[in-house]
Amino acid sequence: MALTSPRRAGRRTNVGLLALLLLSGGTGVLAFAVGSPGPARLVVAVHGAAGLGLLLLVPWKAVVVRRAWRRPAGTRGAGGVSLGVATLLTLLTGVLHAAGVTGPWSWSAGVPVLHVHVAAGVATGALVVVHAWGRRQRPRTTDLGRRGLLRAGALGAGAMALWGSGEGLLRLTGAPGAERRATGSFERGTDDPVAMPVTQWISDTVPDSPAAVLVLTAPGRRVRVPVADLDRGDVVRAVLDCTGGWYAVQDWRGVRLDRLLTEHLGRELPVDGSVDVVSGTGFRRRLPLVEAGRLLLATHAAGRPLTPGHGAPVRLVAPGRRGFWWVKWVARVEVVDAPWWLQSPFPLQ
Ligand SMILES: Nc1nc2c(c(=O)[nH]1)N[C@H]1C(S)=C(S)[C@@H](COP(=O)(O)O)O[C@H]1N2
Ligand SMILES: [Mo]
Repeated sequence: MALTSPRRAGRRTNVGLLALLLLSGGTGVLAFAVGSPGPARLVVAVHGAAGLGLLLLVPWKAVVVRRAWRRPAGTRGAGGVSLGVATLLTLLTGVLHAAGVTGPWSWSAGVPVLHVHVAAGVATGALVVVHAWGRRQRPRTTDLGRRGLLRAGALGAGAMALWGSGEGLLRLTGAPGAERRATGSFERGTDDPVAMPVTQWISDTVPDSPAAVLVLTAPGRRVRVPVADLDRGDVVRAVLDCTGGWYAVQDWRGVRLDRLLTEHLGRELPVDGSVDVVSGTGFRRRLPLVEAGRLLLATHAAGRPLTPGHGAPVRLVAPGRRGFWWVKWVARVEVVDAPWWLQSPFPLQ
């Protein structure tokens, strides 16, 4: 990083920091959305490298900060100290999660370290807006010149190297983090649903008396199916991968959704339609109907009926999708014409 000495720190340092913060924030959100291992591995690597890359700019930023503190208060960006603290907390909790080393920090006040990471990351995002507001560090065309690209390339390479050494270190030391899945999640309760965590997305709770009848609808049609009729022996082995940082592989048993829909609603379903899977609690997700052949309404896991916490009597199994798609306590399945992406990207409850 000898391309510029720290004494020349300034606008470019800030632009570099901003770029890394935007990249780590964007890939952080993406990491919640992707479920398939290939893309997840890439997103998680860029996320980690962008976060660690921030450390490389610390010597330069220190000069910027020291210089700013000599100026009158009104001429500095607001909230700089809070932003620094939030950024470092986000980094620290990210590293602790990735390493998977358990300790008092694993569950701070009952909250897994990954949730602290997400909360600190969101706070960092808000503080960046406050801090950079009115002090816009505009990119210049020269940033895209040869020297600018060289600097950006050096920063990118340094960040990747830092991330790579971190991953290497986890493997060398045999830290639990070496075992994590492409999404970054740790194994909990594979083939043993009792040992699998019970988690809700935000505010949902286990219902006292979940529906014993499933309502299936399509435009102009409505059928009621007792949940007792849903165990048709269709089995799917699939990974439930929660954005809270754990995953479990189970043999899920029940009925394939395409089979159930064609049996009860007929064959002329709109091919480009969607299917709304709605919990008795109101929690809901919309999926493309073409995917119905890969979806399962499960009544059993590992050969045993689902427990109330895991969605009894019936839940959705959505292979390749993150946990928040796996709607529990399913009460209604509705075939609709609207596109699947016409919904909040993440559940709201
Ligand atoms: N109705 C409902 N279904 C839900 C959720 C929820 O909050 N409400 N949380 C989802 C999330 S985020 C995950 S990871 C899985 C967790 O399933 P489990 O509790 O059986 O482990 O359920 C999903 N299904
Ligand atoms: Mo989750």
